[in-house]
Amino acid sequence: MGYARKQNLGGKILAPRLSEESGEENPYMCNNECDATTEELAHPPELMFDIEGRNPTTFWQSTSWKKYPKALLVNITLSWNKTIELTDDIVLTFESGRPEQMVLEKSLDYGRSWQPYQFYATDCLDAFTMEPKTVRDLTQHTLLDIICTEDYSRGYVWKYDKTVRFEIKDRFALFAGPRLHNMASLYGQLDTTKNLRDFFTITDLRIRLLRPATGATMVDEGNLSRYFYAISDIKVQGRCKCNLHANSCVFDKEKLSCECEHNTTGPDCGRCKRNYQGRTWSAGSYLPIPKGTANVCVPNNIGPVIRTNATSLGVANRKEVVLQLHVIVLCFTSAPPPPPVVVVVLVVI
Ligand SMILES: [Ca+2]
Repeated sequence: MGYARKQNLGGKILAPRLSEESGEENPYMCNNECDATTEELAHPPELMFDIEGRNPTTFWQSTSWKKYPKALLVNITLSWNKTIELTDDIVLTFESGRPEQMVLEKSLDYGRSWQPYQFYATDCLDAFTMEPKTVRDLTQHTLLDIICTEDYSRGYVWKYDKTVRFEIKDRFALFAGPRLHNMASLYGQLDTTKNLRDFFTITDLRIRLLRPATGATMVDEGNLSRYFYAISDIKVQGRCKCNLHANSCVFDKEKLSCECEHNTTGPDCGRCKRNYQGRTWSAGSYLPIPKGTANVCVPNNIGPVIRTNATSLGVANRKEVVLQLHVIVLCFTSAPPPPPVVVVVLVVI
């Protein structure tokens, strides 16, 4: 499952599950013998999102690098058709060696435009003309910087670390402390800083695989079928963005949608209902901590007493807000959310 059932904004980091037979190459790894029509030899994209637990793991596998020295470029696009706020690390588990070059990209507008999230390379300078950095180099002031990291690419490692991460929790920790004990500080920052909020918000993700693991300085041109990408699992944990106006998010009519409260409506509860436009819509707020503010939409005909009423409504609803903030971390209460729509494209150049 590519999407978290449980929202876990303040919980512990889930360790990636490593294959138990991690000393061995997966016997189902194709070497020129993949066949989409035979179950045992087919490695479709869905196998990056199935429920794991079997051994050997199931995985998607790309075509091999037969056209070397032309680049082997593959794009994997994940679309939720809903604005999502990330709450934990994005974790890709490779069944092949981890790629020597890749870019993780995000979209906030349903795939119309894309921005890089993080660059990954064995040699950042060579691949992207960027100085190598790690998330540990970031500070509160540079948190929004897009970095190139060599943490997840070095070496041809079948055996041990198969994961590539985008570190959400480490970024949260810059505000909330190393054990995320001061989430109030993070909430406060998220509330007042749109750029920071947007940084953790996505509608789509795109993984651009640019160069497979080779494990050597020279590519073995006589054996190009050994170079490919294979991914067994992609984990993206988040919650629906509902602007703090919903306790839950449901999958209905092939779509994730917020169950809007506070007289709000829209896919993200981003506007007031028709007859509740007595004051301008506002997102709910974590502030003042710990109770927050509901910012309820009020009826049209309240007239000149709007401010008084609005304030008293906010106070009257604080209890609800507390509940909301508590419950929102378990956003999906009804049915488990579906995996994203996945499109894998071999880029022809
Ligand atoms: Ca799998």
